[in-house]
Amino acid sequence: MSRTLVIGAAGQLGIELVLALQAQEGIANVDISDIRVPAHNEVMKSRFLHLDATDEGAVFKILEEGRYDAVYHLAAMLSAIGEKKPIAAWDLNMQSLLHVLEAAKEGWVKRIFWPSSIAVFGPQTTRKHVPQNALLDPTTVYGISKQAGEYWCRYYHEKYGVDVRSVRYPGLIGHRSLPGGGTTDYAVDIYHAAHARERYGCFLQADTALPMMYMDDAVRGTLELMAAPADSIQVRTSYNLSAMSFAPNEIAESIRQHIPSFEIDYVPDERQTIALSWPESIADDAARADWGWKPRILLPEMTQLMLDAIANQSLEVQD
Ligand code: AKB
Repeated sequence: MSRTLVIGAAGQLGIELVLALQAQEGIANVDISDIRVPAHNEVMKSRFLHLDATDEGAVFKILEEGRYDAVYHLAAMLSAIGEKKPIAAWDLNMQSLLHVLEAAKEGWVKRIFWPSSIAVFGPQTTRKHVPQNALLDPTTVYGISKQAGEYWCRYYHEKYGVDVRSVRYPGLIGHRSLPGGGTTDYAVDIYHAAHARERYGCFLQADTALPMMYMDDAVRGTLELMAAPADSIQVRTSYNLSAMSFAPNEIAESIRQHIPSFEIDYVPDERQTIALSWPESIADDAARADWGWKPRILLPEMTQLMLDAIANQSLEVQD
């Protein structure tokens, strides 16, 4: 029987990964932890362990007692909010990772998943089809912490044999949970506004294209990476992962195929500068070659899925 812990279970990705892991491993085999209680009834069917992931003693206690086969360490402060609290973002993002890596070095964890991000790239990186070994040039504290984290992961793997695996997620778009504090958050918010028949004020410019991924693809890819044989994982920093790339005017147009009256204004704020520092698209050949990654959902289908799911959720809430 395999035992799993998700750290950061209350976040956008945490909620989705917990649901998938519960289905794959069985609810009783998945423990969840966060500094706040996840606002999701199904997720809360797993055993909840309150955890401040920056607290070394608390992380060690949970991991030494739990002896998990897999730990998904997702706790992090994202790009936009990280710029408002740079030292707190660095502390959370780095300390928590080092605590989990140290616990794995002690032999208390068999396999770790830790997410990196397209935020490791920056203005000096090629803008399109960024290769796996492109120049990393982060401009945000979040990106700097992800770059450093990638090298810590490789260090612990090479030096201590820790089996830690990672992908550089693009913006993630799902309907079960809301993102918080990221630069790509608009691509989730826009669907909720469209469903509510509200005019949407987008914080990025119309033509700022970014790499994006539907949540189901991200979760499936993550589980596939974690299930792959250890010797097939050639990249021990973090894998580029790609699905689609679009700008706000393209997602708005795709929504108009379903809601012709949908209107959008462009009111760029400080997140525009972050978005412009990131690439438009990513090449993920290494992930495809090493562990068979392949995205399934592109923009038109995602729009259909998002609008249908949000409509169903709001019906369930009314019932
Ligand atoms: C963010 O916008 O900060 C995140 C990311 C791309 O890592 N969604």
